[in-house]
Amino acid sequence: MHENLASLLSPLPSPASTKSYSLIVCLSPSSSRILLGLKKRGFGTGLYNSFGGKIEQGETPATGAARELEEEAGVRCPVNHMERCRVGDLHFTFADTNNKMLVHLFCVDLDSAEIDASSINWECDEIAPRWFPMSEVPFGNMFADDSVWLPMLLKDASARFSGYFHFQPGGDKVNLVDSYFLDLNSSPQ
Ligand code: 8OG
Repeated sequence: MHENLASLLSPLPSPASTKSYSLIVCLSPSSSRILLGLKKRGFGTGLYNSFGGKIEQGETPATGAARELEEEAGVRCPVNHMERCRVGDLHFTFADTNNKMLVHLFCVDLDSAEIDASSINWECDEIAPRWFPMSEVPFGNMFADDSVWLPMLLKDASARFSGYFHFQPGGDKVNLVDSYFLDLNSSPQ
């Protein structure tokens, strides 16, 4: 085949797109537990994760986080309180796509008087909430990056950081981090 024709037929690299998400770590310091959700569908099915999802158009990270937390876990957190629970951000890149994910990370204290965790939604069709003792977090059944940053929050919920994780190729079937960097001096944007 003529060289020019071959280059025309070869797929163009797709433009990089960054999607924004929220992720809300839910702790109960009084009982030394963390509330995690077993993903029942979509990206990460079968893994435990904190709660969150895509930030919709017109939402701020905190309004998106408050909405997702209520939808997925039945936990109500006022937006102005959520804003104060900002921990930092996680940046995910992938070896085999140009997609980038920016995850706005929050950490809420479910014992706090400002949060209503009295009606946890145990029957959510997207994610099934479950308590774990902080000493028994199922890291082997979670996204690989959690093993890096979540222990910091379990030890000190006031930790602030940015994390950069580059995942190995294989799409959403592969949950292996190729390389990462944690910036412990950054404060939430
Ligand atoms: O709407 P959807 O369920 O697809 O949103 C994905 C949620 O999962 C969102 O809260 C961000 C979070 N999430 C990823 N990738 C990773 C990851 O590698 N680690 C952690 N802890 N959370 C992730 O999409």
